[in-house]
Amino acid sequence: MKLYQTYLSPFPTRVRLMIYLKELEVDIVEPPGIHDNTESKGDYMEVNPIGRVPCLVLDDGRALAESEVICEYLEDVFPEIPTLPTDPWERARVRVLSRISDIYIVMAMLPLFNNVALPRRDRDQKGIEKAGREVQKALGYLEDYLVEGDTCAVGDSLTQADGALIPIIMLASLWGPNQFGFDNPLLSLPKVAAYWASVQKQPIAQRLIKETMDALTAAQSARDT
Ligand SMILES: N[C@@H](CCC(=O)N[C@@H](CS)C(=O)NCC(=O)O)C(=O)O
Repeated sequence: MKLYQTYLSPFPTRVRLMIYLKELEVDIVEPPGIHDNTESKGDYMEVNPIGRVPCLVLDDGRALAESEVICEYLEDVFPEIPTLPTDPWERARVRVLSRISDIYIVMAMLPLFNNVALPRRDRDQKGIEKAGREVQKALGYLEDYLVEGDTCAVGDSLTQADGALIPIIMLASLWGPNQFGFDNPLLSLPKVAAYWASVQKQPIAQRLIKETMDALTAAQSARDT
């Protein structure tokens, strides 16, 4: 299999969690024209007409877009190391945590992703401050579905929910405050803060965080030169 992806984007990161946890052999490829890369997307548009990452290409050439769907597919095909609990409520918690990340937190972060590509003098300061408040609110939705004492998002093993949450909490609590100067939103969210502290003890979480951090640093230094 081949995964078209970037290390900068939170969406492929959740797929890499699946690959690392399930110890799958997958070629990891970065297509042109994503993020700040102004090249044409070229042949990648034939692989994935949506033109976004991630996209998983199977050995027989069939291609699958959309991170959540790719994760579900990998779970169905390689169930031996599970990334969904067996209990229906716990499975639902995995899905609702992932959905809160995708719909509410990512959407709230969009103005920050757009502004970071601009020179500082051209940034929309009011929009950034509003986004900071929206991110805080959206992260707050996680508090209802995290359980005190769990070391991962749901229970004590990594699931698809951790794949969704690790990159976005990293962006919201480390990168965002660092880039835009707002307070760390986790300071007033005790369950999210406890989750974030405990999940970082997982070697796969550490690997995903480092990969994303390295990509953010490389993107920033490319913008600064
Ligand atoms: N709903 C999609 C979202 C994927 C997405 O928006 N990826 C962005 C990167 S964060 C992308 O590829 N954007 C296209 C571009 O930068 O040209 C998923 O979950 O896979």
